Amino acid sequence: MSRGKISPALPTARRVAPRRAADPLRWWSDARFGLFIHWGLYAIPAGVWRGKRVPYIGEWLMFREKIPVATYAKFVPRFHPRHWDAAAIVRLAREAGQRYLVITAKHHDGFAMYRSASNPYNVFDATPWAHDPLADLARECRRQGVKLCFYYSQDLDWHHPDGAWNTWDYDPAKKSPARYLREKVFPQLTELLTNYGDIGMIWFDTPLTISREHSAAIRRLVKRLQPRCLVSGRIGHGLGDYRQTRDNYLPPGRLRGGWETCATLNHTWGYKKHDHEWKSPANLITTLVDLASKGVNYLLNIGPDADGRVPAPSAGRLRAMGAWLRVNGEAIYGTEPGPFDYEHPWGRMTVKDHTLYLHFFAKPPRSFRLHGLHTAVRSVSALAAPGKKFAHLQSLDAATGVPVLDLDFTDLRFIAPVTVVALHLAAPPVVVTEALQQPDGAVPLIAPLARVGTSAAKPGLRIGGNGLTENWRNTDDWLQWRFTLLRPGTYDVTVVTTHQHLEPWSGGHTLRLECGDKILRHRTRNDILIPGLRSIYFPQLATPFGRLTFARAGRHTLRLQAQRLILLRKNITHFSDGGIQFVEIRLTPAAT
Ligand code: FHN
Repeated sequence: MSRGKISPALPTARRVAPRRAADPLRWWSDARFGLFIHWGLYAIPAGVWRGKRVPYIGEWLMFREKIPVATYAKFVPRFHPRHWDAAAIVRLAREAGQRYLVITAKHHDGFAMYRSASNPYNVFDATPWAHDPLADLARECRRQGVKLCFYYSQDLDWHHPDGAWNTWDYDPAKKSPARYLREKVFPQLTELLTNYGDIGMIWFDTPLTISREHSAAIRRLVKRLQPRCLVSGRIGHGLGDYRQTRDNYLPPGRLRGGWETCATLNHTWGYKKHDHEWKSPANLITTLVDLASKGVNYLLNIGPDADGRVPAPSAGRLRAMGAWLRVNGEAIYGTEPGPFDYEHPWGRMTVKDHTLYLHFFAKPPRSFRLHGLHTAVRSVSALAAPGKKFAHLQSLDAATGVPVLDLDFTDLRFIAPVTVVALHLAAPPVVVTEALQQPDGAVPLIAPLARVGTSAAKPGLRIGGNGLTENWRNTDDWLQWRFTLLRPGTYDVTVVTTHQHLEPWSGGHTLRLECGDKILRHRTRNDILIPGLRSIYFPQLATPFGRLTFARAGRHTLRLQAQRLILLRKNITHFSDGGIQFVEIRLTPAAT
């Protein structure tokens, strides 16, 4: 094995922070995988209103159809779920390998799915069922060892006259958010945090109109009643204990701090009888790995029907994930994100102590190579067959000093959809932190690896917590990368941007890319989609930018700047600032 000194010019770092036992987030980040349950009155119409299929997610039916409170309340006497079985649902979570469970105690329709002494619009007092399903779940979660958490819609409430966003029954000018909090939110949160034992988290949602003062008051109440209860990121105003991505969002690279992505198995959260577009087990397992590799928890949803039954396709998919986790769970639970900021083309990485897990999404080549890992490898084995060891060799690339690891996978059996190989290291991994050319020739220049230049008045361009650019609304702003190329040559340049599938495309901006003495300019496009995990909800849009030729190996610099921005008012939404949503620049070897 040839080992030498890494080139001093290459920035390297140990990327795994020591874990603190006293960290209140620890149980949650160790869990990595949770079960979300959206269950309420909306399961009765199941996405159909007056004989018509209503588009969008099922639990929004009341809002979409502007159904008056008195009309919607007619579902209440029909709610009598004969097949509700809390023990079976918690068992399903356990079989799936999910370690926490979040159920909708009250969603935006305002109907409480538990016995609420402070408000009669609840499942125990108002329905013929006269039952408290949250009490069942609390008992079963305790018995089966799953953390119980409650979802609570603290801002949107279409039933209470002062709750946000029902403007068809109530005059917005007369609404008092303070009265809504006093009459409904505070008493109900007090009940939820008093009557069901220890609660892992209150999962607040959709802070669209709430003030900072009110978010802070809600947080204080939770912490006063149960100091160890976590507060989700969507409490508003950055006051959560951790951060949440948008629904179904998969970040392009590793994130910093505690994050969670909640996601659907089909498209809806609340049960819809016509939504049969299910994600495949392979997609779901790969997504779990993808998120864990970026330090993100996966909260995956089921929407029981009005009888309390979990749709069979949901249960089957969750069990398939559990089967994979029973073999590979050590590479997910209690892990840290992979040490590199960017994705690798062959799969993902996670870390636990001195073990670096390589998660392969396809069978790797017999001679597999990894760039940038400086730490010595002691041995290599696959989780599915730990007795067998694979040969390895570490060296330094002669031209650049980049550490190179070669693995011999001649005898590796690939088990779809993801096969995990454990690299047992001499110490926690230390890696080259800058962008590196990969063995397949590609160079990943993602937003979080860039240096940001902004001369705009604040807030200017920055890299958002979710790994994308934010506030790129000024042509003086730029991103710049240093990267190491191992092979000189000619490369195709592609700029990748994204947007949320339900929103207007805020694109057509002209970008200018400068590398050495070469300048490339193009308008961003939305007609070339890159396939992949993110493509369902956050299409990755490719804009070909032409070619760059590099005469030498080593470190290079590339700068991307906006030259003309299309900033339309209609593109600014609750979720988008209308600027460039930049993901990455890809350099790939040009076909000769
Ligand atoms: O509006 C809700 C929606 O109904 C659902 O509860 C999701 C789950 O994350 N949260 C909101 C939209 O982001």
